[in-house]
Amino acid sequence: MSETVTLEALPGPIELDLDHTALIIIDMQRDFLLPGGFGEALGNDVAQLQRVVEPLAALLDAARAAGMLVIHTREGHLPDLSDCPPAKLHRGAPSKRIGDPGAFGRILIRGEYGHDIVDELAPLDTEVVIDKPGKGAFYATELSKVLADNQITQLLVTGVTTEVCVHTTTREANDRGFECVVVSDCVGSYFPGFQRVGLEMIAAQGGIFGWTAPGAAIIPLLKERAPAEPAV
Ligand code: TIU
Repeated sequence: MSETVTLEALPGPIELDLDHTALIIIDMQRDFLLPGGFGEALGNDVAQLQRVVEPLAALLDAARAAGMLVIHTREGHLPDLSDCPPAKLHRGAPSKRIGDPGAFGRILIRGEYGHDIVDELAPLDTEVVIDKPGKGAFYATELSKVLADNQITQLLVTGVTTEVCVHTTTREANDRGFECVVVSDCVGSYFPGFQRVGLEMIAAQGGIFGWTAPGAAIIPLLKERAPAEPAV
């Protein structure tokens, strides 16, 4: 049994086993975050999501330094849209649907510039990138296998948006037996009300499907674990 560290979280402290914890970064894609992109074209305030980039970059740095498994996800579809159910494809305003031309290429299509992750959080070659057709990261992906292969039991969940893909993935993970800490300043919603209530919903009822904690509570625990810088 590996050693655990205590994270102060809501609804109460959680013992984290950092040897069996992964950082998952949900859908920090240009289509959702950049001005002029799909998210903004739908009338959303992308500044609400951009606030997440800086604290998440700090958490990502600390996770990398601690040697933690890092998993990035991207929501999107094959160019022929064969993996996009009609119920999803026909949603939203005409000309702003999945597969339509957008400011950064075809909207939410794999291989397009807008589908990829923002530069500040670009995955390293050694990190896992999961392409997912749904809101949840487990549906129709290899995520379960990646987590099993790496003996992961706990997840630090980050990314966008809080009430959609972060919630769906956290609920999926909770049902599969993972303990999830949703990092409160490293998740974002276009809607401030959804951000607040979305976080409250996770930790309510004694942590009905997870815990919440800010990055500032997690980073020091990761730094304690990181190998010391060699003396010069
Ligand atoms: N990643 C994710 O949350 N996808 C969405 O579609 N989110 C919205 O809030 N629309």
